[in-house]
Amino acid sequence: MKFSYQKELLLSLVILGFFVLIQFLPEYQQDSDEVVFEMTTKQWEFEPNQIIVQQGQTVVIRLVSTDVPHGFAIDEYNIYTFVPPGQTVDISFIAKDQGVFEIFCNIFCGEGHSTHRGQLIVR
Ligand SMILES: [Cu+2]
Repeated sequence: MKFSYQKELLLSLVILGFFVLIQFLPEYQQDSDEVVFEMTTKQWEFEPNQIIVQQGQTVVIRLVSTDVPHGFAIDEYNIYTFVPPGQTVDISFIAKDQGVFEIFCNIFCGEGHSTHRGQLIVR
């Protein structure tokens, strides 16, 4: 009877340990320091239109235009990318400077072009 009780206790501890371990796993995965965002662009918005990252992270933006050709630009990071419709374009950079940076479309894409904006926040 006593032996059975100990076995159950041991089993409970193993199960508890397993769940504790699972809780910590995602944090280890974040240490890879790369963040990937899936983003769409269309007349005249980016979706999502704001991305927030930590300084030093490698940022990958997997961008697709769902209508006409657009651009993806961030002046401070010297990023100027052409985004043809229907193709996925990977934009990769290291978020080395902290701040709030404007993402903008640098390819004329219609009457709302000047409002085709987004935001990169590096904390
Ligand atoms: Cu545009």
